Amino acid sequence: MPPLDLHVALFGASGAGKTVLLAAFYRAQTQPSFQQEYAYKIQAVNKAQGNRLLGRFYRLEEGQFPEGSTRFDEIEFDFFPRDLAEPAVRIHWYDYPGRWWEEEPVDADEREAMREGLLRLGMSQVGILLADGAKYRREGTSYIRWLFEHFADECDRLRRASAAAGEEVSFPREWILALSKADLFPPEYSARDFEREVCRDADEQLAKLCSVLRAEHAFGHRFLLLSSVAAPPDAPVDPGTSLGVRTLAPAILVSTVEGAVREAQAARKEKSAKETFFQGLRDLVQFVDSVDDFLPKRYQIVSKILRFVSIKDFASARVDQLRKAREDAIRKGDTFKAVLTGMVAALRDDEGLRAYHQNQ
Ligand SMILES: Nc1nc2c(ncn2[C@@H]2O[C@H](COP(=O)(O)OP(=O)(O)O)[C@@H](O)[C@H]2O)c(=O)[nH]1
Ligand SMILES: [Mg+2]
Repeated sequence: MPPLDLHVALFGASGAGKTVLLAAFYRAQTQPSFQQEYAYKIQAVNKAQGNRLLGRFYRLEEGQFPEGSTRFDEIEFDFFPRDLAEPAVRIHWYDYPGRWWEEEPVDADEREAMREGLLRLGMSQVGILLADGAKYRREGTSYIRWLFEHFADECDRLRRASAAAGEEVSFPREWILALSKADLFPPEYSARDFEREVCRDADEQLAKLCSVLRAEHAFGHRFLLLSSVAAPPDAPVDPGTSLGVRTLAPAILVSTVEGAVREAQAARKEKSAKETFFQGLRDLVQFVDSVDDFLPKRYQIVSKILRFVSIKDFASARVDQLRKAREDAIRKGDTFKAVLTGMVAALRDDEGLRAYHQNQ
């Protein structure tokens, strides 16, 4: 069976930390110690791209941060279970240059790149908005408010410009708000603290952003702290220390399932307003054979995911139980179950609990 395709759109102004993040994401999950602990590993589908990311990381180890880039970048990673040969999950990353959000295309080539990039957006199950942790640390609430307003305005502008050109932009329905450079915050600062501050101080701006993205229930509920490297203001960079980089793929997986549940709930007219996510998930599992008929195309992989991970695992299983299920699956050669339960477990370990928080 081919791997499950997850498509992720990454947004962040230039300098927010996208390029460093992809290098750290790749490097961290290719380490033997990672494989030992998480029982899965990552490979770049395109080996040359993988080498480029590693090169970038090695330069970081020598204290050299990457040059800024304004290109749209697309990169694919496969996730393999330890000791097994087939990948279970393929993540397609779309790295949107901050500049697209700020300026008109400079020429016809860029206009075309932008058009194609925006088509990918319609395939993406999950969007990640990267807030610049250094700016947030310096400027506080006013930065977050600015970020939401600015992003909302620019999404609106892109949507109208595309509509005028006869194409409809469809934004992801599920979003994760990620705070980069989390190493600049105190060691006890967690995604839960970030969530509290955002909801307390920028609720109006969040509501506006949700309405522009037409994702009323999906933006502002998932928060992630990310630190690709530790780069304290007056000490050398430490590329060996990261936070949340290993939580990212599991958060994307779970968000995709949540998106499908929400789509399915919206499609069923008799759904009561109070129906919970887990009731929705249970229903979806019951109808797993017909899921592909009523879910939009970008969520159809969820019927496959639900064949391999039980509701119990999504909802309540403890990390030790998940790890046991994962190891059983590896022994039985069950590629999908191994990687999927491994990812769910990663959200519940110490790093996952600090770095990721979902408030509803
Ligand atoms: N403290 C800290 N600084 C970072 C981190 N990641 C990136 N930076 C800084 O932010 C700058 C911009 O990062 P980059 O990934 O190029 O941003 P992009 O424009 O969004 O791709 C880098 O040159 C670093 O100085 C991080 O995890 N921690
Ligand atoms: Mg960049």
